[in-house]
Amino acid sequence: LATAPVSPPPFSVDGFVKEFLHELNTNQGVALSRSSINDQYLALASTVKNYLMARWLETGRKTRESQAKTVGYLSAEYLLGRQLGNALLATDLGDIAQRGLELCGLDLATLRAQEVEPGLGNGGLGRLAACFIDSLATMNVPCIGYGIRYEYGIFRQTFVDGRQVEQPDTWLALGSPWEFPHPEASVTVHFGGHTEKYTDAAGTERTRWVPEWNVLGVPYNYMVPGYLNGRVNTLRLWSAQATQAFDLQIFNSGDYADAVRAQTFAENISKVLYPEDSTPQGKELRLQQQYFFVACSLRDFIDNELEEGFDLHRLPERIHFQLNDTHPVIAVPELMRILVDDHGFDWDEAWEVTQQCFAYTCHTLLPEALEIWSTELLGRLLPRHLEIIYQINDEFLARVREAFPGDELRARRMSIIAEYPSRGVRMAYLATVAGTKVNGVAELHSQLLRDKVLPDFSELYPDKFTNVTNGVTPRRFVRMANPKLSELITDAIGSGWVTDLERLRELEPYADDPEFREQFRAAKAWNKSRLTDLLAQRDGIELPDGHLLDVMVKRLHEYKRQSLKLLHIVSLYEQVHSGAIAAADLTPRTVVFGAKAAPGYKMAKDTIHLINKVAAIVNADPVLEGRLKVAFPANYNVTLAEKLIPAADLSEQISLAGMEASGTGNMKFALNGALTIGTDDGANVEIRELVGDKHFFLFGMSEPEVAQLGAQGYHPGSYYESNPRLKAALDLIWSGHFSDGDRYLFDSVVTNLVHNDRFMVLADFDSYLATQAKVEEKYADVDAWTRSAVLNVARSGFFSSDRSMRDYLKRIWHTQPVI
Ligand code: 26Q
Repeated sequence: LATAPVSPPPFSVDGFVKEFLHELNTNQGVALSRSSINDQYLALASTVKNYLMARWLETGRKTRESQAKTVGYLSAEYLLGRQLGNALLATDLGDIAQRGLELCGLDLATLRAQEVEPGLGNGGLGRLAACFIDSLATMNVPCIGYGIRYEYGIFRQTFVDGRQVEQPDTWLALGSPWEFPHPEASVTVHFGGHTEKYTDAAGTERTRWVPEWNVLGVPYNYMVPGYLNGRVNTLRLWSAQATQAFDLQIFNSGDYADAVRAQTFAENISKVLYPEDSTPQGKELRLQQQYFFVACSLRDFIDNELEEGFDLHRLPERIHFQLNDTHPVIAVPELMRILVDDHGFDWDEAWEVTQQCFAYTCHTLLPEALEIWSTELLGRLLPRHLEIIYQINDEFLARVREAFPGDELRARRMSIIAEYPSRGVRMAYLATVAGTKVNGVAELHSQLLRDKVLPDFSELYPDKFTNVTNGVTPRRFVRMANPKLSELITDAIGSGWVTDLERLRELEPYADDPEFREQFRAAKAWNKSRLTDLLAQRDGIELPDGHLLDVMVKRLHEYKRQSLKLLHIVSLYEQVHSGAIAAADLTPRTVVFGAKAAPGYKMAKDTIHLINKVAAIVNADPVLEGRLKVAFPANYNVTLAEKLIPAADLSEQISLAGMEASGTGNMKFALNGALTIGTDDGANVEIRELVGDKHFFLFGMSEPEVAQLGAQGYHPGSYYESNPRLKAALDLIWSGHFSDGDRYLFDSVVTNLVHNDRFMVLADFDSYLATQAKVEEKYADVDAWTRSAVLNVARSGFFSSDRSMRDYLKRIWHTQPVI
């Protein structure tokens, strides 16, 4: 499906300089000699945007002409990362820009560093959305990404005395050159009020929603350039603004302050990204956000359809909306409402259309992460939608009772409306009933989704369930993030791999070529020294030379088990100080953590605090000097990932088996030549299958073993009592050694591990340490290690998000590229 790269029309260095200076003068209103770095960055961004503009318009024209079906990706999050580098890569303007800027006495890298990344997502799910839209553009597939333009994205993490402190993410402060606001295309979104029955002109009983308040959704368009193919798709993010009704209220109100508060209230909707990535709190503002962006997006698409003369009965031929988790699932009753209430469809007709327009991707297995909205809240905010959901449920349960007569328990289990512990709408069930397909994000996850989370549904609709294993874009995460490795690969096998990642297979023979391995190590060394410079300047962290670089970067979550990595470090420290091992026998190792905790997640924040405290003691210890080092740069984000991942030797993917839906960091590491130490979980399973057992460090219980241990009764205390090494490590934390003698500071973390340990850290400790010993043994054999690293790269082409997109196209969307 990927088309052969087409070279863009030539754009000379002189032409670039002229355009750049023109932008600097006319847009920024400054002369080069008086311009700030920010002025220069903005002028450069404009130059690249101008270059893409004609292609953007042309893409729109071609897409309309082709009348092809579009993918509507509905996601509350897009974790895009910086735009400039990607745009330069997609247009092949990098060299020209670099040379042109040099002529102006400027440095491209400096200007690139000026960009603040749009952090409009929490982690994996948001980054996945960004990778998917990149792939669709590169593969010439029409797609609109719809989402929210949060004024404040994911918080900026700082550490104060080792504790996480959140600062607002002011990504818009210095101007946002990549967005195109279109206030003239704003959409009104309604909330609250009540419904009423009436009889229409034809004498039919109908319902109408009489809302109480509304807000305006203002679209901001972003370019999504395909890689060297001239296609530019659109990402449309909605910003909430007070409507004129609000302004009028202000004008008429005696209480000016009160009226302004009302305006603020409306604009709060797109103010801030919720920084939780599980355990949804059921907050009213969050539901407002979800409905807000979904209502804007459907309205936008449908209005366009009508303008172009399409009949809404044929909507399924024109769009497939992909629901990125349950966050946009309110789109289902919204489409029903539009068709039935606004366009006079009868119910069955509308349901037929609606069912064919959606598909749902689930990204979790944790029961507490499944969204359930209380009917009280939903009914108050969206009364008509609640009625529609009730009716969908009534018809659905009738079907269940027909398929399983007399099985009332099953009907109750499957009801979209939960009755216990309180009345609520199970959004995952609604999505499953309403969509054409339900998919998990890795083989194991999809299987568990079918068998453990939605077993009744997979029995009723066996054909609805499918898997699409996640992927990552090779453009950003290999070609752009790892220029040295990219060059080496291209020299060996040509440049086709960037859009056809399976071609990395052609590297396999090079794993046995000593010269290639040497060059591969040189690229890794270059990446490490680039990281060393960055961390010195960004965080004042000093990375020692020549260490095994052991990296664990991901959100902080108990199930991901950063505490297991921490126990490994504490144990090494304890063993050296108790004389069990000599410091000189340790493999020199630097462990790098990157992790944000949800601000309200106490255990996660305590774990961050503990990691920082352990790091301080370990790093100051003269005995461990040159042997063990712990680095925890604050505010891990896409920009840091792009420098960190290419430098890594070892990738930590150590979640409890059955808990990590897929992981996507794991793929990025393998593609950049790190070896993985990991459990049999998520996409690790597929990575291990592909790269081969000998090139992957597997440890820990398998998912069935976890289930069995849970069923027989798990007692972490018995591991603590029976494993002296484990006990010594935990006791050392407990003793206050890392907390200036304070025995209570980390009591909750240790007590939780010893007495509760929901994610079975202690059960996997032994296996983890034994496997780390194997890592060290292998690392000592430089050639064997490099050989495995090369094979990891060569065999990970499957994890391109281009392949994920082909799977979605074939199994779910049934649409095609437009040429
Ligand atoms: C829901 C309701 C209210 C507030 C917040 C949320 C919310 C927000 C974000 C819930 C979940 C998320 C994000 C989840 C996420 O990132 N999941 C990850 O998705 C990746 C892509 O599929 C997988 O690779 C990871 O395994 C999975 O953890």
